[in-house]
Amino acid sequence: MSHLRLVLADQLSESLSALTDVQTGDTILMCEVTEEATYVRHHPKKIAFLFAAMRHFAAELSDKGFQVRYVTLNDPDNSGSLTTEVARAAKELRLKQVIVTEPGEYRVRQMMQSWEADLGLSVDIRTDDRFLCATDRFARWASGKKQLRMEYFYREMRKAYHILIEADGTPSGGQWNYDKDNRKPPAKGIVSPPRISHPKSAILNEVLALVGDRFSDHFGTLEPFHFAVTRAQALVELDDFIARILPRFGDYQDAMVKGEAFLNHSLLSSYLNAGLLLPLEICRKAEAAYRNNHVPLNAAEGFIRQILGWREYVRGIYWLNMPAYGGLNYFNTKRPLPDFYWGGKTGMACIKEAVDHTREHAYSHHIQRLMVTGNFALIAGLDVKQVQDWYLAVYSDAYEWVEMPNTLGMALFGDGGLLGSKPYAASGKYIDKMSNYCAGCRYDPQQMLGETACPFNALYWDFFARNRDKLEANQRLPFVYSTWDKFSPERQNGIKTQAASVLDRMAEGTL
Ligand code: FAD
Ligand code: DLZ
Ligand code: SF4
Repeated sequence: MSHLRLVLADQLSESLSALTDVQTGDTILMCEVTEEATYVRHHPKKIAFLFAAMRHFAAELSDKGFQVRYVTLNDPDNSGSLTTEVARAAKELRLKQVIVTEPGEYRVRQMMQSWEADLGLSVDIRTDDRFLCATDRFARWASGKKQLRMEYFYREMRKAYHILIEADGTPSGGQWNYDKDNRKPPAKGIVSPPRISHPKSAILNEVLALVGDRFSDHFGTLEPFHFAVTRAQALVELDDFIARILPRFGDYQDAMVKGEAFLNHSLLSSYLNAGLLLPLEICRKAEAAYRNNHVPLNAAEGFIRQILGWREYVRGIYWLNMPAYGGLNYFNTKRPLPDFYWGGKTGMACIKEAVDHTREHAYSHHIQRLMVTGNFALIAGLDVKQVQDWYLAVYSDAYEWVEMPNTLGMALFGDGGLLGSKPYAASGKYIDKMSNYCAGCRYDPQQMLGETACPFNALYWDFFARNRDKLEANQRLPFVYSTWDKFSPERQNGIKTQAASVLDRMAEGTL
């Protein structure tokens, strides 16, 4: 019997489980649909990257002799959603069986599960074995544990895949984790190494015109466009990163520098998450570079930890806890997302810088996401759902399985500590130490009170004071409340009044 095999925009891998046993008579369906492009208002660069990568992938499959049905966004018969396109293809091709690989969003999985009852199709949802820890394996690891911590999961993964493990079973260099060597403040004059650009194919030019025409009202600039859109191009970026940039990845991983969006980060997440690159091949190449003495251990380990550890861990947390996870809001926050997240005016230089990078590149690096835009959202008490929708829309690497645990869990502590052990709240002093932003800011990171005091400072203390009932027992915050309690009542009241004034100015649009 022939099958319809649906491949989603983030499943562009030839080794995909839905494609392993394609038979003559099977049709591979790929579709650009309005519903997926607009359920949050994705950055135009993200849409262009995905559509161009999808079209190239479909062309490569056709060239190899596969039967591909590719529905473009402008196709007059395009019905606009994955469900209606599956129904239309199944009807026109007279196919009754659909094969898919499990998607990266709970919402899409539910959609697929509805096709049996709603469309009368038999649906085979296969494991996504591009990930290194299957969801059931993660559930077994998590089972019975009082607390889940990435570090222990990561050690299991290192052993399971024998990455940076010596012949006697010990971790390379004798330690599992070199994080403490990866937190240097920026040295004076550090800049981002130049990055690769790829020649624009006819397919990409067509997609850029389409996206410019249809999505120019979404936040973000479409051009210049430098993304790889094929596996071959993504591999060039990977090899270039390992050769030129990985050796310096470790040292300034947490640093932020004005005008430098990328520093020594890999920029590989969009390719990895869309399937153009695979996690194991990246980790193996990084390990080989260490073994060949091309990169220091703190760089190789720090980089591998992000992919083998954090990336797999957050996915495990997502699927273990959905659908309840999406509704969690530990601090019950409700404040609307201020306009400056969408490029509105703000005097806060750090926020402006992170939002400018985001607008221009559909990218900002981890510490900007966590300690600038995320930290502000946490301590200002912004609505968890609105913050999540922002992160899902504006980054080219964003899909719910990875965005939600990072935003709701890591940045906003909205899950009350399921993913991480403490909120990543920080005052302006942290940003001042790890960046050169504050020197050019209207606000002063050393001041707590007054019109020119850094807004992060009073919000930081107000966050802990107003959430005392939920955080006081947290063992990882030993000095926060003892320090707060040493402040005089006048100082405490002054900080609370200052925080209220910051929030008023935020609501007025004058912060
Ligand atoms: P590098 O710094 O070079 O790291 C290497 C790789 O490690 C990345 O490509 C990525 O695949 C992986 N990685 C690193 N940190 C994480 C992490 N915390 N979770 C998962 N993978 C990780 N990452 C996404 O891929 N998609 C998202 O939608 C996303 N949303 C985020 C939202 C918030 C609030 C925060 C704090 C982090 C988010 N991250 C997300 C994680 C991280 O910021 C990005 O993976 C990273 O910035 C991508 O840039 P890079 O490829 O240059 O990463
Ligand atoms: C993010 C996205 C966009 C913008 N467009 C499409 C699309 O047109 N067709 C498609 O198959 N998928 C798209 N996606 C990805 C989905 O919204 C969804 O996030 C993932 O497929 C979940 O794994
Ligand atoms: Fe950001 Fe405060 Fe520094 Fe300004 S002073 S850049 S608001 S941390």
